Amino acid sequence: MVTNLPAEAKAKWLKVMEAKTPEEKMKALEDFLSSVPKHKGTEKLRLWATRRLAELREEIEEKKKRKTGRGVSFFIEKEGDVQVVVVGPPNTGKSMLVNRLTGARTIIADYPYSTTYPVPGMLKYRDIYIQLIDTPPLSRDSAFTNRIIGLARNADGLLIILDVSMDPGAEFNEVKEILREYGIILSKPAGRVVIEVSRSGKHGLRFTLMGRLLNATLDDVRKLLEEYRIYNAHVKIYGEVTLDDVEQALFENTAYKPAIVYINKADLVKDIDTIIKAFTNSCNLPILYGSAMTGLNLDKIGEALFNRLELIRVYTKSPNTPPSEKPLVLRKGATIRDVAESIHRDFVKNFLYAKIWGKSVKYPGEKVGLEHIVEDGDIVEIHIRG
Ligand SMILES: Nc1nc2c(ncn2[C@@H]2O[C@H](COP(=O)(O)OP(=O)(O)OP(=O)(O)O)[C@@H](O)[C@H]2O)c(=O)[nH]1
Ligand SMILES: [Mg+2]
Repeated sequence: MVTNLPAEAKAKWLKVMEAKTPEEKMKALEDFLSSVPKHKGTEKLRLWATRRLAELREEIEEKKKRKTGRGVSFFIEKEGDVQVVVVGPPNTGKSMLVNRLTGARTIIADYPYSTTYPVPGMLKYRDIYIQLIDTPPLSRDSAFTNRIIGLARNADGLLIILDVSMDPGAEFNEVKEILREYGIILSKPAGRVVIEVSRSGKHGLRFTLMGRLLNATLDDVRKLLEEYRIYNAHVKIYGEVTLDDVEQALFENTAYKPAIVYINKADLVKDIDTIIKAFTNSCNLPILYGSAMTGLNLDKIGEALFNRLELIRVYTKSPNTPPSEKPLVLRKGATIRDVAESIHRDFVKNFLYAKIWGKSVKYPGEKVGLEHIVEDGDIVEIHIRG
């Protein structure tokens, strides 16, 4: 994506990275954009920067609204264990589905663009609370796209609703494409680069390599960053990453969002199986079909989200007391350190050992350390000093 920017533009980019508030970021980004030459090679970058500017403008507007309490805010406070944004083309039944699943008072109407602001509701799946957010339609003509993207970027996952009677394959591609243009991807990337520029102190470049560089050395990365006048930063590399990925990470913050697809209005068609079979070829996400109207397969959504978001439940206990009824909800791969941190900061500092009952250990009550990986259903008892 990034091609031969002039030194002036590269230098200006650092200001964007260093900006703290959306206002500062917007100003720096405008300044950067003015020094990017207009040619084919920078087209994508300019498009991206223009979009990012629009997002920032919305963000600043939102902040004002929240401060003054005037206007409808697009910001939804996270509640429950995870937040899932319900997205899809106009009129596919998003509002009816959120209403049926959570009881949220949504506007359901037989014309498109009936929803004009997000509405949250709570779906309980086993002992987990999933916050679902109904949103206005996502489409190329939608005036809401920037703000829906903002919601999606902030969410833990997405529930994509399509209409079986409206060519769900084409609908899906459009939704996927719009999300991708804004830097939201639905498949896990092979690798990931995070560059944290330090604003204070001169610590130099620090690397954490939790994967590998495919076509470059760390020295090449150093040279690349120096072209951007970045001399103090923490660069984290996960999975398999190319030098282009590193440069791209300077600009676009691509975010992977776990998503599932629910093909709605199954009550309207006869040969649903044939349609779903064809759709499966063009979509590699978990797919459910059903009807918000009749309720078909609505009860499968909680489980599908639980699996796709790779959630696990951990029940904590103190010695000689029963485990908590409400689990901690974490991601697969979480460790005792994550469990301890979510209980209390000092739990990590004063940690001695943990005892576990559950799938992650060989026998009940086994003692483990901070790096032990927990599994769904584990009961954890943490022992600390003092
Ligand atoms: N037959 C049938 N109609 C449905 C189903 N789900 C929703 N509808 C109808 O589809 C229309 C749109 O429903 P909404 O829930 O408002 O759709 P939406 O996706 O929220 O629409 P926008 O907010 O405008 O994007 C309404 O007339 C609903 O009654 C379904 O499963 N089957
Ligand atoms: Mg709606």
